[in-house]
Amino acid sequence: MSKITNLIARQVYDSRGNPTIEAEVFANNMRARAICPSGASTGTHEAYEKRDTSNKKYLGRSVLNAVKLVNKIISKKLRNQNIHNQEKIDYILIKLDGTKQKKKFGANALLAISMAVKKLSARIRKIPLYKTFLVKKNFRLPYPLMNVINGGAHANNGLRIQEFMIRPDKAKSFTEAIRMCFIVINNLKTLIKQRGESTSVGDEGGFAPMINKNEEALNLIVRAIQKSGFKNGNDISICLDVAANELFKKNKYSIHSKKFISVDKTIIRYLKLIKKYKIKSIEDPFAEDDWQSWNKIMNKIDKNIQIVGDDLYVTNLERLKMGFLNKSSNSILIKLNQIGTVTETLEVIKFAQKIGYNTIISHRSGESEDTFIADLAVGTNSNQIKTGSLSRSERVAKYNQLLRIEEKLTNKSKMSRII
Ligand code: 2PG
Ligand code: MG
Repeated sequence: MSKITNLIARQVYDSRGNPTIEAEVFANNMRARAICPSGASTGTHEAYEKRDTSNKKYLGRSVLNAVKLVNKIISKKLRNQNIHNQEKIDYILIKLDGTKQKKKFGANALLAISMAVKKLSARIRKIPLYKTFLVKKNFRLPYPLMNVINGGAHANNGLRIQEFMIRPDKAKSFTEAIRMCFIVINNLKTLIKQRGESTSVGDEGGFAPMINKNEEALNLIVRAIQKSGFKNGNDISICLDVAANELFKKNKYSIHSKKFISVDKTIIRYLKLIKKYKIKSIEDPFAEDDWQSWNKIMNKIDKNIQIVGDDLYVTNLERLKMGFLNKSSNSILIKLNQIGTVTETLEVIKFAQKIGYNTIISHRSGESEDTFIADLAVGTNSNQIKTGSLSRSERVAKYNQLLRIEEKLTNKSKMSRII
């Protein structure tokens, strides 16, 4: 048994330059730290992110109250707890908070603590973090979903769809997966330059050229894939995150243009896009409480197309169960801070895999140098990871960690299988 001797929290900054919370936990004369990420297109059912909305010195964005609560209250409650008993610690945090959406302490405070505890436990036991989750042997690497063109709430270019991603389906190793994306991204850069557009990047490291039609972005990506010598829809597939919450009003959607149209017409447009661009995955095609439309698209779509629930499920077991009964999707996006503890996240992943869903571990648009999610993806046999483009160090750090993990694996086939 290794007892927690101290726990502290501090305010640090995320990749958008906004304040966020870092927790540092101590046991056995060792320490570990973790930083909580933060979203921009957040679902209303997500766990609560505590910010000091009335502190004008930080434009209402500081997390100093959450820091104080950790240092003054939670720290005392966790002292002397066994660092290796993650579940017990997480349930102490959940109980101590006592609210459904973790409003008392903020899920941002609780998650930073929960991840720091997990890291320190692994460090004390001298085990790499990825070996401490659900999988015990035959570890596999996830396929990266690289967000190469940013739109929606992550850029200011007027693109309706938030994320245009590529997935290197034919890669036999993670090293090869990253190389394939690297080539496509470089060709995409050249094509954007040739149009006289800026190659500056958005929040998740993808290019954010001043184009405003989804099809323009898709055409650019298809050309970049071809220019790289790959076959679209075969070697590399295009995947989307629509983040439709942001494009929903009175049962209508404005996904394909500024005009709001009916669900049935929206589905027809989706099917056309899928066919024309060989799209393999669509995340949040509809809004977070529009269960009916999710079910409608599931009934119209080919089985091999991935429909991913992000704002729909918010990594919440109850919502996932509802989605399963409603046949709303076949995959789930996993974000630790949507629920607020490592233990609850693992419960959701376990259930999702039991019902045959793909689990996709995801970053937030506001990230940090913390690479926890890279280990989580391998340790839960999640077959995909979504963590931005090959640009901005807070994104690349996760890919680099996966490269290090791959180097250590001895099994012959190292990549996951996408169902
Ligand atoms: C999403 C995420 C991550 P945000 O919608 O999937 O890409 O964005 O963190 O802004 O919610
Ligand atoms: Mg999303």
